[in-house]
Amino acid sequence: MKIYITNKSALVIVDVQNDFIPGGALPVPDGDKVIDPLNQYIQLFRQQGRPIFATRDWHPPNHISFKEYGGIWPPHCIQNSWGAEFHPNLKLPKDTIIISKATDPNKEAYSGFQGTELDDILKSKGIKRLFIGGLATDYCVKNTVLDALELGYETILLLDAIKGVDVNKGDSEKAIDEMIKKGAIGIKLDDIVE
Ligand code: VGL
Ligand code: ZN
Repeated sequence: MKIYITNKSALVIVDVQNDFIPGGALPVPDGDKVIDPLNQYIQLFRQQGRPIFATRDWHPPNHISFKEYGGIWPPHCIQNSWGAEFHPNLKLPKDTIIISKATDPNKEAYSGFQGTELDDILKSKGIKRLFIGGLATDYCVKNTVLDALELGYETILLLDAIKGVDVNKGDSEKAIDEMIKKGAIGIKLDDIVE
């Protein structure tokens, strides 16, 4: 599969935050493995002058997704905490557009589009094609990709730059199958034509 970074393309990096990396509060197994490939994608998008977005889970301390408030997760990615910071090895350019999500204490929001300006900003820039990677395959990556498809973006899933939580064995594989079935195009770094 050969794919171009067109002049209507953007890179969307989902939730590469300390809490989702081993050592954090809600570690994704092998979550750190997405960092090197994402840095390579960042490099390619910078070379082509294309915009880079980074979403972040940005919860208030009483968020509904936390066990204590009825959810299924340990507290994680609390606004302004170390765990909510982007991982220090991720080389985000200074002009990265940061999208904060799941900030409403009473609403779970796994998708980077839900309750954010992401779609508006992309549209204002004339973006039609999204390259999406990050964490976690079976939650925020999946929901962001499915929303992108529904919103009509050509949606490219970066298979070598995603890792899942797998609360149930096989969740990530199922999530990938669903994203592809619904129209996402799965690629790896080698597929990008420079
Ligand atoms: C996520 C679980 C809870 C994610 C966020 O970024 O995939 N997963 N909150
Ligand atoms: Zn969360």
